[in-house]
Amino acid sequence: PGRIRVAILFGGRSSEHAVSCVTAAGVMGAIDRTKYDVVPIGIAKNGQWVLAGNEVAGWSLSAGTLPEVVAGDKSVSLSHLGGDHQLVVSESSAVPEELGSVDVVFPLLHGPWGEDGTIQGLLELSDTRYVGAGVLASAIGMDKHFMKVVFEAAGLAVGPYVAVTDREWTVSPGLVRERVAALGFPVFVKPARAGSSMGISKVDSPAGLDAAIAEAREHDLKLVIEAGIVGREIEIAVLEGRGSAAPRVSLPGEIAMVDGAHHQFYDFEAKYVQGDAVNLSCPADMPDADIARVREQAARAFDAVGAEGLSRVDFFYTAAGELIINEINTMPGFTPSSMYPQMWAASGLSYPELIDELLQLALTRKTGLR
Ligand code: G1L
Repeated sequence: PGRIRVAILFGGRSSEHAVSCVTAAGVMGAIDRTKYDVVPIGIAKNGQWVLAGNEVAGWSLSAGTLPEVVAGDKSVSLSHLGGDHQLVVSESSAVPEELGSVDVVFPLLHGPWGEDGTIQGLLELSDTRYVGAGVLASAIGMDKHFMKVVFEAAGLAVGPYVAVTDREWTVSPGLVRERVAALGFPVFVKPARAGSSMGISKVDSPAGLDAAIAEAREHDLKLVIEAGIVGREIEIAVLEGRGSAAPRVSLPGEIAMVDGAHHQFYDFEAKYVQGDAVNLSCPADMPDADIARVREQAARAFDAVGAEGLSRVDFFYTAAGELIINEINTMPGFTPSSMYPQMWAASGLSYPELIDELLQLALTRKTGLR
């Protein structure tokens, strides 16, 4: 049997284009080439799909200029030809040039048109296997409002919040301000669906609320406004079980700001630009009973949203020992130094092993209606 063909999809139209490119570089550098044949497919910022080359391997975020997929004269399209999973490279005016079939896709895309279930839907329609969560879990993982609704239904503790739709803010802003004031300050104002930490601000008093709402609405017209929670930030890496086994959970990790970092909270810049502004300690220093509780809750969150493949689950851990779930990320940061791979490394699973495991889960998944 020949090697398994893996298409890696990266770039895309979201604000995390460069992060996605660097993630693709990490995966391409670690994937077992004796087992897998890689077809790198970049999505340019204008939405065009192009075949990428060896330049991807050298991409990093610290090299000064941000990596970017550049649009070209040949487009790649994924089509469902005669029941096979055929990738076709087509030149706009010429006869399409066939690239052959791929066995599985690694969708390294974030935000609208990527993480929200839309790419997954395209892959479902073209009968193509892919790594990670399906349509519904990806969409829930992208929506901070529905995520909380699902967590509450699963008996997980979520912090106090209000969801604000476009209509509510447009028709009755006064009522929205009252509901927010009832949470107490500070609050965090967030677009309900946006990549990374874009458009999020911390508001310390009613005076700053309208500006924060306007800012968040630049990213999504639906918002989630959360009461500030004082607690340690604990994260867990969850990996789907093989066959019918339960999800596997890593040891908990703790995010701690490095002294001198001036970030108010763990924002986009802290995550990606100042790569050293945060520190991960894994396992987090917690009593064994609380480690067991947070791991059980992470697995429960994974199942609650119907996740597949992988997810990172983030909690607040208060001084009283309370665990409050903050969010599930079905497409966590996935460079070799990101939290998710680092937590697995601390739990005994290396980055290349993790990539292999995710591909095997995708290749052996029972298909049909999810
Ligand atoms: F395919 C997986 F494994 F499900 C997957 C997909 C996407 C894992 C991690 C990610 N993450 C990203 O694509 C990103 C955080 C780099 C977004 Cl740009």
